[in-house]
Amino acid sequence: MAENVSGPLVGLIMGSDSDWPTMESAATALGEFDIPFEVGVVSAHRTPQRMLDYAKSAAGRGIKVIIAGAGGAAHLPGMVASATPLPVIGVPVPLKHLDGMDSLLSIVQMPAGVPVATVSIGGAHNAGLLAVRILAASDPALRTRMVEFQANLEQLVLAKDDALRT
Ligand code: RP5
Repeated sequence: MAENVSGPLVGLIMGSDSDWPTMESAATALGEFDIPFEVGVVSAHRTPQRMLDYAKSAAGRGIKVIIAGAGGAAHLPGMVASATPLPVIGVPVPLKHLDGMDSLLSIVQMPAGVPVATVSIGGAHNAGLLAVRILAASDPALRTRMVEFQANLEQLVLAKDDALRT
């Protein structure tokens, strides 16, 4: 269990509600580890002041990690990272044009000094797991759960290998 259970530890934000089908698996991953999180739509282009308010207030509200997903001209993760000292994980959301390459490149190619940990196109589940690992670095019980998760993952692969061979 994460150390602070009184409020959300992870901020899961996205540029539009249309990003939710992609971002939902981040929520699933956080839920699997009982991490309290909040979800919201925060657009870098359509609600710039809300984005700045969110980024600047997150740490003070007890948030430890921000996961930010956006598609197309995906400036949300980088802009949020510019206005918070918290670790920001960027999720490139694939839209119908360019297969998400535009989202990926606009999130991953950050200027020196403003890091965003970018996962793969559509990689929201891994974003959730990465947030868990960041929290687990200072939470031994959560780290134990991550070790168990990894062991289960290994067993799943070995079981599939067995099934193929029989
Ligand atoms: C981005 O524009 C959002 O993150 C979304 O991926 C994309 C399209 O948004 P909608 O037009 O579907 O609201 O800011």
